Amino acid sequence: MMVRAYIGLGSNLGDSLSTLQAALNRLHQHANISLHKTSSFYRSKPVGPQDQPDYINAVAELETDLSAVHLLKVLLAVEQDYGRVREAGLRWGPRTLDLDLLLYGNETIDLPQLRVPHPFLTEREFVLIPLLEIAPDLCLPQGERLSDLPVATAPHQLQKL
Ligand code: ROI
Repeated sequence: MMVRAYIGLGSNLGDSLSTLQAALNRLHQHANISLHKTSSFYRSKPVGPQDQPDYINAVAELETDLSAVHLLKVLLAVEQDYGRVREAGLRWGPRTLDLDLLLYGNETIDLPQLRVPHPFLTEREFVLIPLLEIAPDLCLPQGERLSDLPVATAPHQLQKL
């Protein structure tokens, strides 16, 4: 069974644009993943600690027959390949590549290593704005339309590249 999933991509170290493009290529080449749509790339100010470079963010829609947990493992492996070091104690710091599983079909998942929908999905314009670009009618598993969320309707700070 194929499931439609959405992932968020972010980077603020190194050549961020090339890194995001390479990560998308890697996912595209995966035998169990077909990449359907990718948003534009957006530049945004860091949310959280401000003493780090601006981010480049994007969102992608894919179809996969992998389980959510297996898909997460693939995302973590791609992060590793692009030099991401998840440092203990350093939360919300700069990163060469961050891949988040945002939505997986209509599922709600609450595991220690994986929460879907992504807990900050509804609050972060660097996720919501690119997501609405490629899926304007998207709804959360509970039925709420993303385009009705306050962040989606407020003026935003993202710069489309
Ligand atoms: N801020 C922006 N603009 N983009 C991100 O991808 C991002 N990722 C994060 C934190 C540090 C919360 N801030 C971010 O993990």
